[in-house]
Amino acid sequence: MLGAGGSTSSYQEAEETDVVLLWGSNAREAHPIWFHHLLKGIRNGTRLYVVDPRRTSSAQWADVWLGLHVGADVALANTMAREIIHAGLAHESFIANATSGFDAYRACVEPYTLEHGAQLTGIPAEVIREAAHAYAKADKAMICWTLGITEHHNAVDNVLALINLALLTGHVGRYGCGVNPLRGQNNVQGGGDMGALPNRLPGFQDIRDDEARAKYEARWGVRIQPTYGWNLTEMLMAMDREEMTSLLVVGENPAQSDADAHHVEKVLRKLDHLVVQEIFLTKTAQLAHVVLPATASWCEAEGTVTNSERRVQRVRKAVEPPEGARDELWILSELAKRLGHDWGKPSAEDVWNEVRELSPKLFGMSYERLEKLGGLQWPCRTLDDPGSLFLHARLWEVPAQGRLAPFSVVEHAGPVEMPDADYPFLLTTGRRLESYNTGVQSGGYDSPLHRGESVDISPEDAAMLGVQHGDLLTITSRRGTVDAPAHIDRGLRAGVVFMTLHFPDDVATNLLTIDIADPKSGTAEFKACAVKLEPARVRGLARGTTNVLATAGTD
Ligand SMILES: Nc1nc2c(c(=O)[nH]1)N[C@H]1C(S)=C(S)[C@@H](COP(=O)(O)OP(=O)(O)OC[C@H]3O[C@@H](n4cnc5c(=O)[nH]c(N)nc54)[C@H](O)[C@@H]3O)O[C@H]1N2
Ligand SMILES: Nc1nc2c(c(=O)[nH]1)N[C@H]1C(S)=C(S)[C@@H](COP(=O)(O)OP(=O)(O)OC[C@H]3O[C@@H](n4cnc5c(=O)[nH]c(N)nc54)[C@H](O)[C@@H]3O)O[C@H]1N2
Ligand SMILES: [Mo]
Repeated sequence: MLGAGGSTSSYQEAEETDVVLLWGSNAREAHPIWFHHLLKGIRNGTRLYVVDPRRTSSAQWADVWLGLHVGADVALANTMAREIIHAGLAHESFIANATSGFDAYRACVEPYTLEHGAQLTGIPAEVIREAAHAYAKADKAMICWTLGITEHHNAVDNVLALINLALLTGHVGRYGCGVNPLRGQNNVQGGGDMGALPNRLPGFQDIRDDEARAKYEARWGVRIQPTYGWNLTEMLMAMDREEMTSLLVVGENPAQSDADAHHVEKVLRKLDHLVVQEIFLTKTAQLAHVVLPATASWCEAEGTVTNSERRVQRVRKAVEPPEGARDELWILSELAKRLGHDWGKPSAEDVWNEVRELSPKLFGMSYERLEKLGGLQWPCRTLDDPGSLFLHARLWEVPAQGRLAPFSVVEHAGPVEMPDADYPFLLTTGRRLESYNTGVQSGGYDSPLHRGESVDISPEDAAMLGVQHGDLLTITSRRGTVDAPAHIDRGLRAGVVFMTLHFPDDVATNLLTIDIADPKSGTAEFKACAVKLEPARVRGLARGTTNVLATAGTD
């Protein structure tokens, strides 16, 4: 909508803004660095609104927790928008100067009255009204979101609904304002910026852009197809159709991280040739025909990473890799050689310089400057450009420069699989502070830090089912079944249960999840599927679940 794939704000702005809507994000546990900046803001008087079906540890820092139904985010955003318009709080001059499509948007949100919104979201009308007024009236306000928004079948619509709110109130393109997808890992932003996407060249340049493609074709001496490739979910479908028969996986554990794991394993087994480049022998690596185990991990190699505020920073080799381990760049160069391309022996800096030369918005970021200045934020076009603290100031010039920002018409559409008589609970999945993704890197079965897997359940549901804290339950969806001990969580609303992806060897949560994906983003609906709960037939705790009893009542 705005013309750049990245957060518009900087971390320091979270310290100085007036209002933050933290939407579908448990940043205290999953983005602790950014949350640390936010906490400084809270000390300076920032009002925090947390939108999450669970009263998370992030929500405990909030002025207001908006505990909505899973998948009701468009309904909430549209209701807030209607309230802002009717209360005369829309930023009329910004809308006129910098945006397009307002009339259609206004018509779309009109049916979302406070009463209707309260019904769709489960949040009291008065609370929605207060949040809408606080956001619209603030001089500086930002929206930050993560997977509670993006891991849904209508993920893109969710994001558009939030950006609509920022356009409606003029809360973008100024210091302290912005729309910010917090990135999941230290280099998710960098991965996209480097073109590790099916539709982009390095520098986030569109692969269909003839001029951009011509630059790379000339430099690389190859022809680049002007067509979009497959994203992850499309690849899995193509493997299932046996249209895609060979796969190289670098630093990912899809056998355990993708939705509907039974199905993922089935399609990975169909491949003629699966190569996995890893630092551990993961479940995915165990399915591979070839494992390239000699990869040197991040502290053993040179390079750059780009964080959520678009800041490119250098990473350095801090320790020698284990005996025989090889740099990723060396492995890729050797693969290229066997495919008939001699890349020579490029250093990480050589690669970075090529990226800079072909990506105008990164050109100003030489290794020397990155080193001296502690990183730089893109766009950074020349060797004396200080980089960009925030994006889209162009929208405030009169007339606005560049393309106008379009409002989007988006409608509420709840989860694909809603609870019913057979599967009466809604399972949403996510993270806990002390564990990391599929657990490969955090492991932790023998560490007292890890509480292990549990199925978190509200006190009301536990009472209804006669379940005590620590009782082993069998959780079943239409796709699979797992056992996990119950963890009674006062932060959960009746009807919703929560699990993580952290202990898949013992509790493979992704056997339960649904592999319906947003057709626009390709991301699966990890955040919603229907399950039933029963007392487990087998007594005794699974490995990795042993700490749950010790945490009774600590939520
Ligand atoms: N400690 C730790 N930190 C991590 C990770 C980790 O594994 N461990 N993983 C990293 C990665 S890869 C990522 S992508 C990030 C993810 O960071 P987050 O997105 O913050 O993490 P999640 O816990 O997956 O989901 C966030 C919240 O979405 C809420 N949610 C579920 N459904 C809905 C809904 O319909 N609407 C709304 N508004 N909210 C909903 C959940 O209750 C949950 O609290 O964390 C990163 N940081
Ligand atoms: N149910 C459910 N499922 C989810 C999610 C959810 O919220 N709920 N979240 C989804 C999200 S946001 C994400 S990001 C995915 C995460 O899914 P994955 O990325 O598949 O999970 P990780 O455990 O982070 O796996 C990363 C792998 O990279 C390897 N690795 C680490 N460093 C290096 C290196 O330097 N080189 C190489 N070659 N390998 C390395 C590690 O050993 C590890 O095996 O899970 C997704 N799945
Ligand atoms: Mo992620």
